[in-house]
Amino acid sequence: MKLYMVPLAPNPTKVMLYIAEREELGTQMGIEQIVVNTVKGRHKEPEHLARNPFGTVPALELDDGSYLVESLAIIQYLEDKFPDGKLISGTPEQKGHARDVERIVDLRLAGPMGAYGHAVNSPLGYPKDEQKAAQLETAMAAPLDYLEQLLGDDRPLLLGEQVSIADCTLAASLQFVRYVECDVFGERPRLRAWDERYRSRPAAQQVLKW
Ligand SMILES: N[C@@H](CCC(=O)N[C@@H](CS)C(=O)NCC(=O)O)C(=O)O
Repeated sequence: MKLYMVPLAPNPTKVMLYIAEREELGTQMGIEQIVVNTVKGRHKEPEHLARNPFGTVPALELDDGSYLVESLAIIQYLEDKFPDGKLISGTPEQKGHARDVERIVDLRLAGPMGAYGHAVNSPLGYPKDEQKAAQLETAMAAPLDYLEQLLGDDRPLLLGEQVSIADCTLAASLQFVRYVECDVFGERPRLRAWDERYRSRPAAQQVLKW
């Protein structure tokens, strides 16, 4: 299998963290990772559009030559493909909560975080937009407060002792925020501590470049 990706971009990074966490837990997936140079626009060229007509990364090429182009679907496929030592495991309730928190992070935080980074200090050179940044800060407050509260019982990771896909999704988005030298945590010390703790994990050290 081949994963077409680019470091820094949150959706590929989420999958890369997932693979690295699984490998740390003993599952060698043997997935070759191939960079698509999005800065040079390679993701919009015919070679990549043949893999993914939407021109985005990640894209996972399966052994039968077909592609998966949605990051969460890629993770769920890899859970099915390598069922020993899954990250989404436990009781139906535990699995439900793990999926729920991942969706909250992805759907309520990841988009605003990316847009916030561009409004404040865009690496693509977009103009600064203070009004938009303020609106995004407001939008991010509820999901950030939710996560801060979730960590209120001193759990080390978002779902407890075991790493989850929610940790991977959140860490992937925070890397971009760090790259553009923003801080979205505010007065949320547990979330800030979670970030440091997660980044000290071997999988994170291997994948995160910023
Ligand atoms: N829903 C897709 C979104 C993929 C996506 O938007 N990827 C971004 C990088 S994080 C991308 O390729 N952006 C380039 C573009 O949209 O032109 C997923 O979860 O994989």
